[in-house]
Amino acid sequence: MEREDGLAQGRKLVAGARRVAVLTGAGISAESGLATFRDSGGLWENHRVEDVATPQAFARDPVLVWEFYNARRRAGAQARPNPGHLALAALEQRKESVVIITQNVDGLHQKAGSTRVVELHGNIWRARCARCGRAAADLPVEVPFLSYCASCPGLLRPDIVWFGEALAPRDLEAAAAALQDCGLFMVVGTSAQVQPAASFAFAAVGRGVGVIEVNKEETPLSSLVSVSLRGEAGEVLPALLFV
Ligand code: BV8
Ligand code: ZN
Repeated sequence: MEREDGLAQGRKLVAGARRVAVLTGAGISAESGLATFRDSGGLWENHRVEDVATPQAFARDPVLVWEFYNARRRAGAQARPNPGHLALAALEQRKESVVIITQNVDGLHQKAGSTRVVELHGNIWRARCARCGRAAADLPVEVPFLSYCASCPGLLRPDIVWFGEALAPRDLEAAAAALQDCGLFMVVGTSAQVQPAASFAFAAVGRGVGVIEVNKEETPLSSLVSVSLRGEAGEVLPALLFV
């Protein structure tokens, strides 16, 4: 579909919706300078992310896992919301509700001003005790190796959902409610490979509600959605939402 036609069709869907749900992935933070999962080929320092972002990796080598997260916390500390995050935050002024369901752990949607954000995979700025679950607050950007819980001998771990770990029921429920309630579902910057996050986008297609995808490249969703816009989120979202 021609870009202009796609934008025109997308703008119509946006204009006609009162309640919007948006699934975002690493692609929306790429223009804030944060590497996506795929662009780095799913690698970090020659480790496959799936081999580092797991409870087994943390049990085996907690220092390696904290090196991985400290590297991302260092990068995240420099990152600012980009026009894509800001356009989604500004949309709240014009809609009854905008719920962001994000796979990202960088906190940039909240920094941009979005007030309803479901963090399906946790948040890189939070840590918790691996043993008793107690949250650890005010940690430095680089968490010292090895930090321990204030209440028990447990090690602190990033408050992140790792591969093989279940997502929090309350987040799954919030995402499902937003999916059921919305009149428009948008999918931005995700390769739609990670489950169960991607399932919300496929369920939106199944629900028959309008679905707009914004992505730099084709994904398994592209042929199924109402409108698939190819391009960078920081450029397409403002054109889609505010022109
Ligand atoms: C669970 C925290 C069960 C970590 C993350 C085989 C088949 C299907 C599923 C599985 C399978 N084997 C295992 C599974 C399940 C597994 C899974 O989905 N694996 C995948 C790899 C196949 N899922 C799980 O393990 C989940 N848990 O299933 O538990 C269970 C149930 C009950 C009890 C016990 C257990 C947990 C998944 C959560 C993993 N944690 N994040 C961290 O971030 O450190 S997921 C991780 O991947 C990140 O969140 C990241 O967001 C995500 C990658 O996905 P994307 O966000 O889509 O990023 P990606 O780079 O892939 O794509 C970016 C896209 O943007 C690209 O298309 C690119 O073209 C585009 N783009 C780039 N720049 C831009 C852009 N678009 C627009 N503008 C730009 N500028
Ligand atoms: Zn503890």
